[in-house]
Amino acid sequence: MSHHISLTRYLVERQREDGLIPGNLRLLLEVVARACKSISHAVNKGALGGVLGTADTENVQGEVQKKLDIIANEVLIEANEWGGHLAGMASEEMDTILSVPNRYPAGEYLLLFDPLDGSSNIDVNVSIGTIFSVLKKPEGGAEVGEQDFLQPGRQQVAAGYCIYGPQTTLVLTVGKGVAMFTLDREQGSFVLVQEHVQIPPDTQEFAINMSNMRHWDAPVKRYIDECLAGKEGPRGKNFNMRWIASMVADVHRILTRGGVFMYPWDKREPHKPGKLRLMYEANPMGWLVEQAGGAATNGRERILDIAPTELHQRVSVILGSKNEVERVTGYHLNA
Ligand code: AHM
Ligand code: MG
Repeated sequence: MSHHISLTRYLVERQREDGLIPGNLRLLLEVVARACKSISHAVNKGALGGVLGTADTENVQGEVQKKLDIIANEVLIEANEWGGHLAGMASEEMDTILSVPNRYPAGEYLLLFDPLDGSSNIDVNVSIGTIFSVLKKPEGGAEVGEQDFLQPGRQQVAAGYCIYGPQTTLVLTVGKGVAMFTLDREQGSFVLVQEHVQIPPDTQEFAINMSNMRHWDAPVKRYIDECLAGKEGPRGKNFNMRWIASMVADVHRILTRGGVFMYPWDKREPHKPGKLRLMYEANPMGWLVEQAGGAATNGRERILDIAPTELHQRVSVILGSKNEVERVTGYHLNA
């Protein structure tokens, strides 16, 4: 474990050695990290900071917003709007995109985020997080528009999340593997704790909300039935299950020790392709997982290859240990 490499130093070295991070992207990532630090403080205060509970408002997806959803969203906007590195932002908590106010210079990047993922876990003191994705604004066109954001996930230039759990840890990729940085509260900085994160290709652990079982499609049901049959079943081994209901926490576990995570399409709302959002949940998580040697599909195609048509588009998600994701995807393709 490297003890003394700060996020800043890590980014400077990537900039110097790999040429992967232009100066403005480094600035952007540092600003996002600083915003996450301040969200982490708000999360930690909990009831003492008056941040728990609902806000009596709904977001564009018709979900009741929690106070922390709104606080985290504002922290990210305020941190990012003035630095000159961004052309615009998009968030789970905002109906439309936000272009950088005219009084500030506009940059070449687009930042998309789910400010507070796992909202149902805020009030019960279970891990939650911030997910973010960075794209480049396409050339041409002075004003940034929603269309500029609608790029497939493979075009991301950086992606990551910050988990607010027993530790606050920022997990990042700029296209050269995945690195993890834990917040050192005494120093006030993120310190590198793991580089070259690798997801084992095989696993005996799955994550899915089992209460939806009766609504699943046949390939998902088949896969889970086979896991549940254990040692005596076709897989010949026992499986364990975890479901935290915070995608950040489930993905963090998978990056740490492997596993497969699924939030598939189901029959509850058949017109929706899934529950999770493509642009600021599935794409950044999908890229992180791939960068760690795992795989991410919607059951039929690679998440990162999906051409988005809407900012808040939903998608079916299967990600994690490569061999398991390929198996479930195969069940869909051969159904
Ligand atoms: P959110 O962004 O509103 O918090 O919703 C996304 C979350 C994911 O973190 C998690 O995997 C999923 O919703 C849990 O959903 P469910 O309560 O249906 O199991
Ligand atoms: Mg979310």
